[in-house]
Amino acid sequence: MSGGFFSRGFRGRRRPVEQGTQLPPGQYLVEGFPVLSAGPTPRTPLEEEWDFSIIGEVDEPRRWTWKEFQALPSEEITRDIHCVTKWSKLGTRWEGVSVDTLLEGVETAAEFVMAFCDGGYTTNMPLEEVIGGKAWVAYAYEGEPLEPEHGGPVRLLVPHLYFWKSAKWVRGLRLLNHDEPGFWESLGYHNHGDPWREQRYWGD
Ligand SMILES: Nc1nc2c(c(=O)[nH]1)N[C@H]1C(S)=C(S)[C@@H](COP(=O)(O)O)O[C@H]1N2
Ligand SMILES: [Mo]
Repeated sequence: MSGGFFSRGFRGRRRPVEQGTQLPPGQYLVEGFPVLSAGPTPRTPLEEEWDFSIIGEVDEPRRWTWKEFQALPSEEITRDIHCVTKWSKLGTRWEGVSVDTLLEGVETAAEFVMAFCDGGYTTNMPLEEVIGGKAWVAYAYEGEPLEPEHGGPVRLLVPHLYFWKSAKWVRGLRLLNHDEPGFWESLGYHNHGDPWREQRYWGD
């Protein structure tokens, strides 16, 4: 039998890409939902300690308690997600608050943003990448409260960039006039991280 027969059989075991959808270069589909965390899963008491804030280069910082955050207008989001380690999931379903909603009425000259998290993780982006319906602070995944391993109570969701930009256990956004590398960006991951341009690592 030819090698071609076997390689066709192998490909057949992967879930076929649905029609009309496409994977960014170098990515493959996974069935499950891998967990990738640089440290332990933090568990911050929601009622007593948790808050979400917009700080840094703003006229007035903003802060929501858990109760206030849950009362914000939310959206249902269905998007593909792409991890730099090459797995992708298509059509994942989330619910959360648009970053546009969080920034409504905020006066700022900032052009960059640093997401910060329980546990100390950070990730940086141009402000432009998180406004205009491109990013959310999500608290539900596939109709269920977001599991702690996947970033619950809330995680950032920036699906058009590699998934390391979707900061788990996010506690706020720091608006900045200048760019600064976040956790993975200072350890060799690409500063921008567009999966369609395969911006995985420094120099890509
Ligand atoms: N706070 C925090 N957020 C994080 C990470 C992390 O280690 N800590 N890992 C990032 C990376 S590299 C990826 S691929 C995704 C993984 O999300 P998942 O564990 O829900 O698949 O979360 C991102 N957000
Ligand atoms: Mo990742």
